[in-house]
Amino acid sequence: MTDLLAWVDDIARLARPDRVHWVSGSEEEHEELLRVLVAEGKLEKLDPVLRPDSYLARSHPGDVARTEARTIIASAREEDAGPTNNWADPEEMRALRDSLLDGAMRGRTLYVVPFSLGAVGGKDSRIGVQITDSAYAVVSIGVMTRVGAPVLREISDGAAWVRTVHSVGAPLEPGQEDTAWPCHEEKHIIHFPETLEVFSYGSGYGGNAILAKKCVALRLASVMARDEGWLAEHMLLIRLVSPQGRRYHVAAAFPSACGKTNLAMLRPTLPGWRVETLGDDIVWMRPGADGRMHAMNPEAGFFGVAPGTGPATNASAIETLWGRTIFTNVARTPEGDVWWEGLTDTPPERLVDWQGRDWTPSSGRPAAHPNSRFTVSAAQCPQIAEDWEDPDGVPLDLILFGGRRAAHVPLVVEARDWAHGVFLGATIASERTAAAEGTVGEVRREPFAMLPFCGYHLGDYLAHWLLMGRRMYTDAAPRIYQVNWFRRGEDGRFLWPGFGENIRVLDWIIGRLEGRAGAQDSPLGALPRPEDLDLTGLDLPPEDLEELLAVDPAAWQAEAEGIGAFLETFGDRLPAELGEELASLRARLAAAEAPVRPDRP
Ligand code: OXD
Ligand code: MN
Repeated sequence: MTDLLAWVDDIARLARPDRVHWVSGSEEEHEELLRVLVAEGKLEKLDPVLRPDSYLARSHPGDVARTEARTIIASAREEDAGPTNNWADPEEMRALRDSLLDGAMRGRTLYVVPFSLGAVGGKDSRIGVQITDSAYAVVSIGVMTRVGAPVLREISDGAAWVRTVHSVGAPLEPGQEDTAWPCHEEKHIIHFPETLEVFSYGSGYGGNAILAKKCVALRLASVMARDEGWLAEHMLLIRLVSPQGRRYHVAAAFPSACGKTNLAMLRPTLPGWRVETLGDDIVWMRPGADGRMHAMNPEAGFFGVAPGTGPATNASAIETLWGRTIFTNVARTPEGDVWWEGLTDTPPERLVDWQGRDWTPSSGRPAAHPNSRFTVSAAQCPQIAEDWEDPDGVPLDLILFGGRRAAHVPLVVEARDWAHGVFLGATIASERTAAAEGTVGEVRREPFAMLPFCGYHLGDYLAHWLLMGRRMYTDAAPRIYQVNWFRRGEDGRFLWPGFGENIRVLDWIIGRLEGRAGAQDSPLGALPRPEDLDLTGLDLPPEDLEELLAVDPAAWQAEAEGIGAFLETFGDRLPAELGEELASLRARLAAAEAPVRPDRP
């Protein structure tokens, strides 16, 4: 505790805030912070009948997303950050931090936010403290994690904790009027993996400001996990209950814009199946003494992308957002409710857009920012698992890897074993969508969907995954599958209906686990034959199904070239097993003469 007091004192002396506020985590405090944010014009209260206890924030137009180019891993040795991270010298970064923090909080309140990732006191939970000068960040951390006095008690009882400092970089001179979204043009998100510290400057936006999330629960946690023998992953976590009442636990990694939150809240179309949500973004998992992998969601809320979320795509998310939600950069209706593209088929006739300007359907621009968000407690999700906060987590049966691929990648492929599954995770690729930077359709490799979130060398990370496979009993380790909901026909149409219909793929996978589902072999791994999928009631043309399950060896030879070039970037840190997996893929492709098409029933 004396460490904590001394550290807060040091930062306060440097940043010179007007006040220091220790966050207690009480409901009254949360309410009071929201009231002050409204009074200061930083939040707008939504209509209390249409959207009870809910608020809207509009960010500065230059502060709307995580800034990957300004995100730094300041490890002692450059080679430990690896080729996929930005690196800078930690001593230089400490000096930069001190100069940026000098007087940075003048005129503002310095909040001290003790937070717990995982239930407070849980054996696999982790504690951190965030110092911030943003009350918006404080209320958001309060939704996304467990905060306040109980965490402080853990620290005073001697628990280890991680130090994080956040400043929006906008000190107020005496008499200077504040803005609705204070931030600074210059942004730095700096991680010190050896000393487990984060410094974030200049941005008030979620991933840059809620440091518990991407900075601690993924980047720093991945480093702790490497050192302590567990895994910190960018994954959703669900419990799948079969018509026979058997329970299976599934974790799944997908890059952004691939429907992770939708899968986390799946409403199955096949009768008898049920999905219970355990988490939508981050999973910590650890091989247990029973030889199985045990998984838990360290977060307490959802920080989800609003556009594209609607009653047809994710009815549970819509129900979750009934009230008690903080929205950022969505549009507002004249009645005081929210709207975003995809919430309804037809937009309202008039809106106030995410920048506070009048909007009509003929405005020719989106009403909500494409990265607009909702921040809401996971407890509000109508299908949240009853035991979602259980510190013991759940035993994992299945891991899925997926991306958005228009061509070549079949609907589902079964990994032969753990090493092959790690190869599938290492080679996840996704096409860029129009909303993202880069050429539309261009394939970007995103190993384990962790490209921006792994706090150390990705080659070492892949070796760590292989090692974790050796820490489990072979038959007890989660089985690994690759899925692709996004394959398109020549006419550009999606071939697979997706969303709730994805249960049909999960049903086949569970059938494989239970030994009741058939398959055929392919150079990529086992695939269902058309008759192995339960397609009852689905109007899927047989030629579409054939295409969804087809493997073209010539196209895959080219794919293997791309995979090879990508894996080479890890140099001598690439584990030999993954080179062997690639060689064996190439050999199997060479042996397959003609495109492998599923046998017709
Ligand atoms: C997120 C992300 O915000 O992955 O979850 O960017
Ligand atoms: Mn994410």
